Order: sequence, then C-alpha cells, then structure tokens
Amino acid sequence: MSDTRIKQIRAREILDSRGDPTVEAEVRLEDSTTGTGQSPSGASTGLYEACELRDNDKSRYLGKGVRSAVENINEKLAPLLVGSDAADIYAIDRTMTAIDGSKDKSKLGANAILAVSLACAEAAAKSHGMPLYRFIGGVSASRMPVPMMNILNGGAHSSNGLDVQEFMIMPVGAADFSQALQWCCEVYHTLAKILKNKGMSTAVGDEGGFAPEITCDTEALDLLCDAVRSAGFALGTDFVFALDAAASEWKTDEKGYYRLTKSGEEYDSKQLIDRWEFLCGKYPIRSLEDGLGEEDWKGWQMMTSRLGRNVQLVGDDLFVTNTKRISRGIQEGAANAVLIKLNQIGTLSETIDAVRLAKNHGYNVIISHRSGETEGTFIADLSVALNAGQIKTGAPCRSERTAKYNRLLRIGEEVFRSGDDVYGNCF
Ligand code: 2PG
Ligand code: MG
Repeated sequence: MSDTRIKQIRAREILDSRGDPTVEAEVRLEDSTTGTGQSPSGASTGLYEACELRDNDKSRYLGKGVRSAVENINEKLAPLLVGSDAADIYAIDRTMTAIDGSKDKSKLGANAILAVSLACAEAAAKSHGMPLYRFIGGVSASRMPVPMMNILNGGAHSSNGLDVQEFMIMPVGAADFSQALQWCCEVYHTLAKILKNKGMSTAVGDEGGFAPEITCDTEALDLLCDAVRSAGFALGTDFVFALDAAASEWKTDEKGYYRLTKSGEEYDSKQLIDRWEFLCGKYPIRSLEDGLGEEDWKGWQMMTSRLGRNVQLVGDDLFVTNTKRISRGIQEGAANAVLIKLNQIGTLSETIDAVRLAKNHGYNVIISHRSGETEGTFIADLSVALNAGQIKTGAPCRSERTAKYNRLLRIGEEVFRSGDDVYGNCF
C-alpha cells in the first residue's frame, strides 16, 4: 500500500558536470519508497534568479561548497517536513518557502529547496507506481518535445571568441522524437568532421557543443548550414536554427549601449535588433533567446513588435521562470516564449505555475537544463508532463546531457504505446 507521508529527508553534497559541488536531497516515505532530487547550476545566471547558497569557504572547493545548503535541509527543513504528504507538492513547496521567508530563497538556498521539492515528486510518483511525467502531468501528458540542441558553444560556456552563447539546431521535420535524436546526432558528427577537415578544434564546451576558435556569428551559422546540408538534410524544413545570445552577459553602460564581452563591439538596442533581423533573414533562425538584456523592457517590446511574428523570442534571464516577471512581459508585449529552469525559481510548484501562466497567454514554453548539470533526468519528464513542446538540454554529447535524451527515448516508447505520440509543430 502506498503511504506518501515523509519519514526521512537526508541531503548531501555531490558534484555537477563542471566538477563543482551541488545539492542532492533524498526523501524516504513511510512506505519505504525513496526519491532523489539534484539542483543544477548556471554560469550565465540572471540577476533576478532565486539565490543559490554557496559556503564561500575558500578552504573547500575554492569557496563553492554547499555544506550550508545541505545543513539547511538536514537541520531546518527535514524536521518540519517529516510527516507531511510528499505527493502534495504545492503544500511542501509552500512550507519550505515560508520557512525560508526571503524573496529569493537566499536564506536556506534555492539549491536546498529545489532538491527537496524534486525528491518529493520523484518519491511520490514511485510510491504511486507512476512514471514521473504521468504523476506530474496526469492523463494529458502526451507531447514529446522538439530538442533544441546546442552544437556550437560560445559566450560564458567556452573560451573561444564567439559572443553568442549557443548555436542550436532544431529537427522540426522529424516524424518523432527518436528520429529527431538520430538526425541531430548525424548533424553533430558531420559538424565534427567539417571542423576537423578545416583544422579546427573539436573540443567541446560546457554543454557538449563544439567550441572552435572562431569569432564571428555568421561563420558559426555557415558551419551549421554546412553540417545540416552535408548530413543530407534540408534547411528550413528538416532543421531550423535557434540562438541564445545571453545578452544579459553583455554589460550595458549608462546610455544603454551593449558592449559585447569578447569582440568589444558596441550596439544600442535598436542596432542589436537590426543585427538579429539581418541574421534571421539570412539564416533559418526560428528562435532567439535573450537577444536583449534582462533590464531592457523597452527594447524587448520593440524587438517583439518587429520580429515576433516570424521568430520565437525567448525570455530566459528576462523572465527567470518567475510569474511576476512573466506577467510584466505579457502586459508589455515583451517576448513570445519563456525558457523554464527549475532552479531559477527554486520549486516544482512555482515552475508549474510559470508554465501555466505563459501558456494561458499564448507564450511558447521551452524546458531547459543549466550549463552545470547532474545526471538527473527530471527535466525530461517535466517537458512531457507539461506538454511543453520544446526542450533545451545541450548537445548529444556528455552523459549529463545524453541522460535527458535517453530518458526521453524511454518515455517516447511508453507514450507511443499508449497511442498518443505527438511530436513537432512547436511554433
Ligand atoms: C542558458 C543556460 C542554459 P546557464 O543561458 O540558457 O543553456 O546557461 O545555465 O549557464 O545560465
Ligand atoms: Mg539562456
């Protein structure tokens, strides 16, 4: 018999994909089922994200230890949550947020709170004998996401000269998820060959994409075009492109000029939008994330009215998975899609609320990893649970990235078996 009351919570420090510590929580239920949850960690973090607690003790892990967050779970959250129903995620999250008491979860740490929230969901799903996507999404969870695969890395995720952080391919013309994955791998390996033939490095960045020594965004996009065509696919129908500029990383001066970190080039908002318009006209780019900075609401409005009809304009640092900021975007006509990252807001329930709000107002939704990831596959289930339609989880390389794609392959088999396979039509 399933009994989802929490019996014990334990936390520990584990490593993320960059070799930095992160938090893992383990929840044990009265019926002996266990669930674990791990917090990921970003490199290009938004100013308004929930706060990740680090020890700043320079004698361990160069200050990046998370023992204080682990202690907060073991000593502050666990005693108050034992006896609560792990299946009631909203109540669990409310309790943790209330104990924390701060606006940005800085007291206990969003990394502590999220790990517990995810562990409760996994334990409750297991206890009910359901896959995680079914537990979270119920009978309506049926849509397989189109992957946004980051196969060329720049920005804060690599040491090359590219200012745009992510150059991604989207297999929109594939018949189903497993074919989508196969196509992406074929393009990825073709790109490796092209780079090798040109004498360029095939070393990879934080998200598994190649990070060759190039400096120019058009050169990167030409390489992508070459790889897609050489692998035997059609640009614009089989594959489209997506960019994450991560423009909040480009510091703006008092006059609002963006200064690109690596090239040193300067643009005002209008000139940057002109640049995006040019690139979207020249290449099959259907999605542009953080094309402008997190404070530039006026610029976002302008960009949305100029490009929003043809291009998916994704707010990542702009919205930080926060319903208050998403509401502002809806009111002001800024962006038309939201990037969803669990650790930007710090609980599963608030993440679900953010997705619901965005969808109710016609915004597209992309479930996303962080550049620092763990082997956990929660976001794969989440993307299907919430019928997001798109997932961004890196290149088909590095196990912390492929773990999510492999989980989706397994989910795809189950969803297909139930006769409900839906893939594509993501825009
Ligand atoms: C992003 C993410 C994930 P990070 O900007 O979208 O690709 O990067 O986790 O470093 O913020
Ligand atoms: Mg981003």
